[in-house]
Amino acid sequence: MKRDKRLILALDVTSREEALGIAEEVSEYLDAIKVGYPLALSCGMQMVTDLARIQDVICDFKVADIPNTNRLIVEQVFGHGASGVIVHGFVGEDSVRACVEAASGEVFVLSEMSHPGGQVFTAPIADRLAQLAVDAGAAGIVAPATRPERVAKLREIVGDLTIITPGVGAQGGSASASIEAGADYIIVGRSIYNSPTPKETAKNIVEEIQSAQGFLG
Ligand code: NUP
Repeated sequence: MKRDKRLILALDVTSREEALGIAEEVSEYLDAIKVGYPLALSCGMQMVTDLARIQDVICDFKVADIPNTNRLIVEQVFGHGASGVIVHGFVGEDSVRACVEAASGEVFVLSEMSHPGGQVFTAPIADRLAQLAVDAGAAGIVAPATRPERVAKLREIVGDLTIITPGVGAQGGSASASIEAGADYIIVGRSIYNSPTPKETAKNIVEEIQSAQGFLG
């Protein structure tokens, strides 16, 4: 994934036309598009292949199975043209390692999840999940933009691994606070694809990210 705009679009729409329309409209302000179950289940994996012609695609499939099944899933993800995949770490290092070995791109391990419920089960083990990502050879982690202080703590654990952070906008998190806490990329879904002016909104978020980077020097 290129490191230019530092913005990843979470494209959680369920219509092929809408997905391709938004992707093309905001593409110049993105480094990647994240495809999750809503889009993959409604439009099929061909959608990943088609979007990959516009932008790098990260499949947010929260892969969480035994090593052999994880390998089979990850082979399908990259076989359809994705550049990255998001996997769960709570299933253990062997399962994450199977993803890393099967991947022909980047593997991101979920740490603490951004929603309120993420504080119940994921927060208490998030530091260990981040360490597991390092140990298993993952490219990076997913950390909560809704809790920048946790992004800062997780950065200490993962060193120079990539940190991608959802939770900006609709979930209440701020792009600049997350970047200042150590995030490499901001993931934004609803605030962009539900905006009456998605391109303008994406541009504003990129400008916020860039001014936070300037602040960091
Ligand atoms: O902890 C997480 N929080 C989260 O919101 C891990 C995720 N993968 N996500 C995803 O990020 C979520 O599934 C959605 O696709 C996106 C955030 O979208 P939005 O809240 O900006 O609409």
